[in-house]
Amino acid sequence: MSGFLPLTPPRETPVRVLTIAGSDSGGGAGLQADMRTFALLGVHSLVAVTAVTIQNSLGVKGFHEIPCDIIAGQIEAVATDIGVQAAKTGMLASSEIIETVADCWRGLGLFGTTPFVVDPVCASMHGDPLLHPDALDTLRTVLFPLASLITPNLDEVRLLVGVDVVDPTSQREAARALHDLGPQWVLVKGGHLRGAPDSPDLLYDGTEFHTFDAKRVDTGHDHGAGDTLAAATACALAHGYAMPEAVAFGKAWVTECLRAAYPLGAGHGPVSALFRLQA
Ligand code: PXL
Repeated sequence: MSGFLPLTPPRETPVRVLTIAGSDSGGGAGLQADMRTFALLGVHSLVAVTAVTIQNSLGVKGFHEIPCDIIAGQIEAVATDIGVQAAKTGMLASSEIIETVADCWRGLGLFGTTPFVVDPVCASMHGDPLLHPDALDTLRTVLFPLASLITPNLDEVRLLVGVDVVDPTSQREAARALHDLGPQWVLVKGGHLRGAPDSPDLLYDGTEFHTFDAKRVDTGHDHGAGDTLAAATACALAHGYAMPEAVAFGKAWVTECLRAAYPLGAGHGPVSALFRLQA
């Protein structure tokens, strides 16, 4: 990829980005993927843990939800002292947790001032549920209106707005339906269009469509790809990039991470930001 984000000199405080997400004990997705991307882009990671999953490369065996007051406490503690230049959400597990995050975002005065990327995580790549089905409506009505950007994959698009994306026309229809739910920008990711030679992502702000094409990288190891795209995009927004440029950066970053993905355990390995250490 051409160019990374500006680096802060040693001993100076870097840009800070908050991930509000679940823990993946296998270290491939979730807050571990977010923190890896943040670190390798020179960004300081702030973390509000929402849930702890029991997970390895074969799937998610179960999870424990963190109590809402502890989630709110984490967000408030870092926002009031350290300062947050952007945030992203991942696994939020329940309606109550989504409400808590939304209340914090508004209550701390972050809404309208701080870029907020909502990755509407519903299930793992193996299909294990990571969000209670009754929480879908809370995502749509409570969290999306606060979002600078939402980044659903095609399975999430189907659950959220009932559109089956099979081609560019249905991808636009999905983007319009999602934008009607209130986020500033929508990114309908094409990565789950299996069999297609490209992986086109469509960005929409209610006015203009932007398409981001990348050759599909099929390594069989793409655990954490969605998290990594949203995390890198949040970092670029924290640096002041405009949305189309931030998404272009996130897409280029996840494409490199896909190229560097490695096998792990007996199942699916993770995308890897570690390539950056060789760059
Ligand atoms: O990649 C989505 C995701 C997010 N967060 C956690 C996960 C997963 C996928 O498995 O486990 C904690």
